[in-house]
Amino acid sequence: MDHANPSALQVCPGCDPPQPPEPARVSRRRKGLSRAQYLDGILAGDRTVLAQAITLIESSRAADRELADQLVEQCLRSSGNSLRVGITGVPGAGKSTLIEALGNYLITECGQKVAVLAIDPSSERTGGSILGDKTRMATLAASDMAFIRPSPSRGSFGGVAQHTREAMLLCEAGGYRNIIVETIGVGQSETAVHNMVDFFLLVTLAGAGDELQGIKRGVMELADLVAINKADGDNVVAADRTVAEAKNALHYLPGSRSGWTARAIACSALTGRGIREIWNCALDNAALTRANGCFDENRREQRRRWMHETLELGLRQFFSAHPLIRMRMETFEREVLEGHTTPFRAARTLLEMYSNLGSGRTP
Ligand SMILES: Nc1nc2c(ncn2[C@@H]2O[C@H](COP(=O)(O)OP(=O)(O)OP(=O)(O)O)[C@@H](O)[C@H]2O)c(=O)[nH]1
Ligand SMILES: [Mg+2]
Repeated sequence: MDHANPSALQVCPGCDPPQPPEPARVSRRRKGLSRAQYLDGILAGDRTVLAQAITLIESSRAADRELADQLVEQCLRSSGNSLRVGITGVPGAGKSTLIEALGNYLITECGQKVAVLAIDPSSERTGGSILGDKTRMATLAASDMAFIRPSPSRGSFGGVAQHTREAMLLCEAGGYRNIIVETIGVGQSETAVHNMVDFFLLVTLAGAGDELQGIKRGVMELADLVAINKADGDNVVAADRTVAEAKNALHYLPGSRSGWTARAIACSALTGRGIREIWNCALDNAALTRANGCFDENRREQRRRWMHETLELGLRQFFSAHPLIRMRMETFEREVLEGHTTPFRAARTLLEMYSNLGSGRTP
């Protein structure tokens, strides 16, 4: 449910008085909070409880899942009043540094709290950039008005995306009206993030007719704004040239249904160039789409998609966890590898076995 408050998003600079610091933290056991304690803590803006609640939703224990579902349901009533911004780009493009700059801008110039969530599909493979992110956002991490949550380092990608969506709702209930989701620009992650945000920012680098061509057309199509980062020092001229190239490339892409025309700008997370413009661009987009109904329609469609994705994820988990399927999977895999059966027949037979289990028939 989106309880959007348009006035909250219209004007940014100086629009809100700085919010009061969060309540003094009471020492409490790390585990075992009741649902009411979680809820009260989140609603009161207690970041420790918020972090614990996100750990709860990331838990795979059935009892935790039930409590987490109840909590997310209750938080939903206080969520939605936010601007959700997704940021993607190749590793090293400067996403985290840019988020640090944007976050500091929001806190100091707009007096608004900001939550940063990270989806890192590579984390399982590489151990993740969790420490990197925390250190790249050092100033932000030290602020009472920021909440930074690195991605979990384990679990399937679908699961990670699922947890990020729920974490986003909890952050909104905690009064974070700016949610920034960072992902690295590889494969499925940028589509997943695009499907959970209102505004999608692609961070890229100068240098770069080649660079732009290297970016998959699909990602350019998703972008509401392309930011050419590191436009500082010797890089300024090249960055400005890349902006022109990006504008040209965007011009040939199909227009968005919302009537928004994607933009390109140069920025520097280090010098602060373009930071205000980036945020104003997100606000312009929100103003346009709120006025023509696309903002709410997009969020409604996202909720429908989340339901289906959660369903698919759950079905996959039920399927793979079933003892009979686990027992037979290896045999079928071997038969496929040795060419004794086709991948299609093997998959269909396993599915039939599973569906017969549900109907009580002998598999
Ligand atoms: N000159 C310059 N360097 C920058 C800028 N922004 C980031 N950097 C540097 O680029 C490097 C990578 O920055 P990150 O913010 O970690 O990049 P990222 O895109 O988050 O990287 P991953 O999370 O690993 O995908 C760091 O050494 C930053 O200091 C900028 O605007 N100008
Ligand atoms: Mg990063």
